[in-house]
Amino acid sequence: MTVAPTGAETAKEDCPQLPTTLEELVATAVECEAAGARMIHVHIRDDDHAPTLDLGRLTDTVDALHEKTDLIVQLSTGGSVHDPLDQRLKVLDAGPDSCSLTMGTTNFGDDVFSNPWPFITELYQLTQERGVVPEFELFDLGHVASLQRLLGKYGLPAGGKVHVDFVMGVPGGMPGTSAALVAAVAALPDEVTSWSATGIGRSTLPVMLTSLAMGGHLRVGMEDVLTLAKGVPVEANRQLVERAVEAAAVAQRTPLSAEEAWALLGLKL
Ligand code: KMH
Ligand code: ZN
Repeated sequence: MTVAPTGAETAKEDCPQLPTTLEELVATAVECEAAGARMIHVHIRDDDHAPTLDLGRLTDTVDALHEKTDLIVQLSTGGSVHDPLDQRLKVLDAGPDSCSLTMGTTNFGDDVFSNPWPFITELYQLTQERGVVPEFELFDLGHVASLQRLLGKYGLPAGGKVHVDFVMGVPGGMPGTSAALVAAVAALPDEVTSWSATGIGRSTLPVMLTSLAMGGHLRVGMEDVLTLAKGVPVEANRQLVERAVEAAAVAQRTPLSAEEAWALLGLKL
């Protein structure tokens, strides 16, 4: 299970419990690992709690998470919708185990999350050179087709495994429904070795339950949802991990060990 604790979209002033400082992020990571998370998808903030891709801060964050946890550290190369492409490529210089790699441009609410093909191919080749394992983020069915094209042209990722994450229910992307997830999984290229799914906002539970039923992995966290139920705010990312572990137990799915999770991505703990 992956935890995505912060994201780039929610303001600290609207959600003071969002982990935006390094101390808060590390404390969240430790709690979420104890609850069953095995990977952390990281967006960081500056001193004003605004999204940043500052390389020094990213490096410090990777180092701190490695020091305090056995989580696979995945840095976001998506950043915020305002981040320039060249800065998003430089994220790899911070030395993460994994990075997100979104397979196409998508409308993102009122904004545009830009991922032109030349950016995708440059970032992908950089991950191959650096030995960073990409997690392919698929916001739409067309992104699945683009992944097939990418793998056909440039071969397998570092580590030899192909892990994808469906991010569903973004206004502008595929809907967060069981039907959409079934269709997207059916379209995956044969090279894919594992997949997870997350649903934004109110699509969180349908996507989580469908993924569990289909044998998929999960991503949870305050990047994707800020309420446990209508009117009930998430107070800590740990609650979302714990809820997912409980749902998984009902489905007779047990969280992976750290060793299993690292091996799943072709990484060594
Ligand atoms: N913040 C979104 C614009 C990623 O992390 O790679 C992009 C995003 C995806 O969250
Ligand atoms: Zn993200």
